[in-house]
Amino acid sequence: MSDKNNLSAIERIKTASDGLRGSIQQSLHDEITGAIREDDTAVIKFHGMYQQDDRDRREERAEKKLDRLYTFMIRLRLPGGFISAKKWIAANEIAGENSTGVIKITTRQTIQLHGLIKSKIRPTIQSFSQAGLDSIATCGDINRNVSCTSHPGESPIHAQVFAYADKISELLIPKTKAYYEIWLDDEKIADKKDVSAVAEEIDPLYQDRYLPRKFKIGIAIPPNNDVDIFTNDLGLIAIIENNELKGFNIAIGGGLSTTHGSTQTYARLGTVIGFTDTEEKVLKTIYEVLTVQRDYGNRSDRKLARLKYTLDNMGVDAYRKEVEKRTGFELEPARPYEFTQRSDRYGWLQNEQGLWYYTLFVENGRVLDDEKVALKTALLEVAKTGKCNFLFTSNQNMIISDVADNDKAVVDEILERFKIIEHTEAASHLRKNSIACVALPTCPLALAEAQRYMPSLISKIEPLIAKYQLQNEDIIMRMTGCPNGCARPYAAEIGFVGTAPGKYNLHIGGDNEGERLNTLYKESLDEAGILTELDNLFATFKNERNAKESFGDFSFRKYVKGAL
Ligand code: SRM
Ligand code: SF4
Repeated sequence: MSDKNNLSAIERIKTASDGLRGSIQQSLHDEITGAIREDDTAVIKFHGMYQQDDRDRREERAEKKLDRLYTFMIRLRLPGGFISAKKWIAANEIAGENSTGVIKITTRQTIQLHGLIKSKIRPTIQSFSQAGLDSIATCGDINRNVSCTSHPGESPIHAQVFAYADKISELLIPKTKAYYEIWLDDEKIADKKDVSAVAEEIDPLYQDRYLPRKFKIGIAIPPNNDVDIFTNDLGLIAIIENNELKGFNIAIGGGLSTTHGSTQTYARLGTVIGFTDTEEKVLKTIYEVLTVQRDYGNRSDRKLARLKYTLDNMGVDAYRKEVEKRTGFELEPARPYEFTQRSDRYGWLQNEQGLWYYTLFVENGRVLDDEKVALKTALLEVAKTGKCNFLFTSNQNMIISDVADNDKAVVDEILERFKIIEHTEAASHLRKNSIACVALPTCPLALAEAQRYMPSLISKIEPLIAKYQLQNEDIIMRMTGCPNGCARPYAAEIGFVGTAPGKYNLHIGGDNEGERLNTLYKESLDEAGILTELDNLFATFKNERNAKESFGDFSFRKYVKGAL
C-alpha cells in the first residue's frame, strides 16, 4: 500500500478536483492563453483530452518569442471499436471542422482527433454528443476504452462476447456528472435542489481518488489475439465450447511501459489467475480486481503505479485471494485455450449469420486523403450508403461491417472505385502486420519519430524481405517514439523503441501470438544500423530456421534463449 504522507502531485489534484471539475471552466474562459491551467491538464484527461503543442513549430515560435502553439487531442469512447455509419459521418464532419482533419485509429480500437484549439473543445464535444458519441474516461487514472477481438467472423457467438465490452465500460464509468456540466451545459449538480442528484455522484468504485494509474481491459476470442490480451491490466479470454460461451479466463498484470535506463520499470505480460462463468461473476471479478488495485496500488511513484507492480509486490496468489475475499467466491482453475494469430483478416469475409465484413489496411491508423489513396472520402461514401457499420481493430485498421448479402455489391463498387481493395491487397505482409504510435509532432513524450517514419523504413526493409524470399511471412513489427510502448513494441517479433531523434533500440524474440515478450538486441541504431542488423537476421533466419518456425521463435531460439 502506498505511503499516505508521500502522495504524488496528481493524487492531490484528483482529490481536490471536486469530482473532476477542477478549474476547467475558468481555464476555458481565459482568453490570454491557448493553454489551460496546469492542474487542469491532469483533470481534463479524465474527460478524454490531452493538452499538446505542435513540436515541429516550437523552435520557430520560441525565436519569435511566441507562446507554444497549444492544441488539444480528444479520444472517443468506443467499446470494442464499434461505430455506426451515422456516427462515422458525424466524426468525419467534426474532424474537418475543428481538428487537423486526420482521424487517427488508435491501438485500442478508438479514434482521436488532434489539433483542436481551446475554443473548439466545447463545440466539438457538443457535436459529438449530438451524434451519440462521448470521450468520457478515455484517458486518466481510470478504466480506459475496453478492447475486444474485432472480427465478427472469429466466432458464431462473437456478438455475445462483444457485448461485454459495453457492459464493462458502463460498469466502470465514473459517476461524476462533471463531463455533462462542463461541456454540455448541464445544470451544475451543486445548484440542483434535489439531494438525489448529489447522491448520484457518490462513487463507491473510484471514490475521490480514482485509481493510482490508468487501467486497461481487453477481451480476446481465441484463436485470434489481435487485442494483445496479455498487455492489458486485465484481460478476459473467452472460453467457447461447442459454440457456447462458457465464461472467461482472467489474466491480470499486463503492461508495457519502461523507462530507458531504469531497472525498476519493466514490461510484463498478464498472468492467468483463473476462470469464472456467469455474467454476474465475471463483472464482479473485474470490479474487485480494480478495487484491489485502487487500495493497494502505489500512489507515491507514478512510474510504479500500474497493476503489474502491485501484483508483483503482493504476489499473484495474494492478489487473487484478495479479489476472491471481496467477490465472495473463488475463481475456478483456468480452462485451456490456444492463440494462433494476431493479424487482421484482410478482405471480404462472411460470418455465420451471412453478413459480410471487409477489413481494409489503414497505414498506422491514419484516415486521410493522400497522394496514394483517398481513404477518408471513400469511407464517407461507404458510410453514406447506410448499408454498414464500422469496427476499428487493435492493429489500427478498419472493418466495414454488417453488410447484407444484397448490399455487398454497392459497397464493393465504392471500394473498387476508390482503389481501397487494390491499396489493401498491394500492401506487403510486413506492412500490413506493422503498427506505429503517434509520436511527433503532437506527443510530448516522443524521443523519436514513429508513424511519420515507419512507412518509409518499411519501404527499405521490404527489399531485404524479398532478398531472402520472406514475403509470405507474417512478421509482426512495431515502432514507438519512446519506451512507453503505445504500439506495443515489446510484444512484437521485431520492436523498434525510440531513444533519440533517428535512433531506435532493436528488440527481437517476441512470438507471433503475443504470449512472449521480446528482448533488447541492439541499442540506439540509426537507419543504416537497423538495415544492416535486419539483413543479417533475415539471412540467418532463411538459412537456419526450422520448418514452419516463425521469425520470432527463431530469433528467440538463436539469440535470446542461449543468453538467458
Ligand atoms: Fe499511450 C501516453 C498515445 C496506447 C502506454 N499515449 C500516451 C500519450 C497520451 C502521451 C501523453 O501522455 O501525453 C500519447 C498521445 C499521443 C498523441 O499525440 O496522440 C499516447 N497510446 C497512444 C495511442 C494513440 C497510440 C497510437 O498510435 O495508437 C494509443 C491510444 C490507445 C487508446 O485508444 O486508449 C496508446 N499507450 C498505449 C498502449 C497500448 C495499449 O494500450 O494497448 C500502451 C502500452 C500498454 C500499457 O499501457 O502498458 C500505452 N501511453 C502509454 C504510457 C505508459 C504508461 C505506463 O504504464 O507508464 C504513457 C505515458 C503515461 O501514461 O504516463 C502513454
Ligand atoms: Fe508518445 Fe511514446 Fe506513446 Fe509513442 S510510445 S505515442 S512517443 S508516449
